[in-house]
Amino acid sequence: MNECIFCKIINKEIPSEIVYEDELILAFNDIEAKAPTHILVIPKKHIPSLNDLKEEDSKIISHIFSIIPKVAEKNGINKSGYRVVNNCGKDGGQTVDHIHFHVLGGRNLTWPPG
Ligand code: IU
Repeated sequence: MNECIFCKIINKEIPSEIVYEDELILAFNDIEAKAPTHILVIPKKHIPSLNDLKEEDSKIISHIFSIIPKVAEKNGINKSGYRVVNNCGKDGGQTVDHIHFHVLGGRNLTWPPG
């Protein structure tokens, strides 16, 4: 049985505010938004982290990055700008072991992150 929380969101076993979906990926609002717009973009395939990416996953990842600007435009942050973040592993701040890309915008984001 798959206990991954993001797989459950993909399978609609857990509700989420979906902003984009196709056969390969899902994008939904983060439940603890760190910015006025905070969207998570995830592959439907369960890949635990960036460390687990295989060459065969390159189509999924390039697809994610082709959709992120469209999601940003739909949410009105493409012109002002936004940040795309992947946290990998413990020191990277990863808390959910299903690879995901944070899309943050709607305010001036400081650098470097904490
Ligand atoms: P992280 O990079 O693994 O730390 O990001 C996980 C994110 O998933 C974090 O921003 C959470 O607020 C978010 N999240 C969510 O949107 N829905 C959930 O059910 C859970 C976590 I658990």
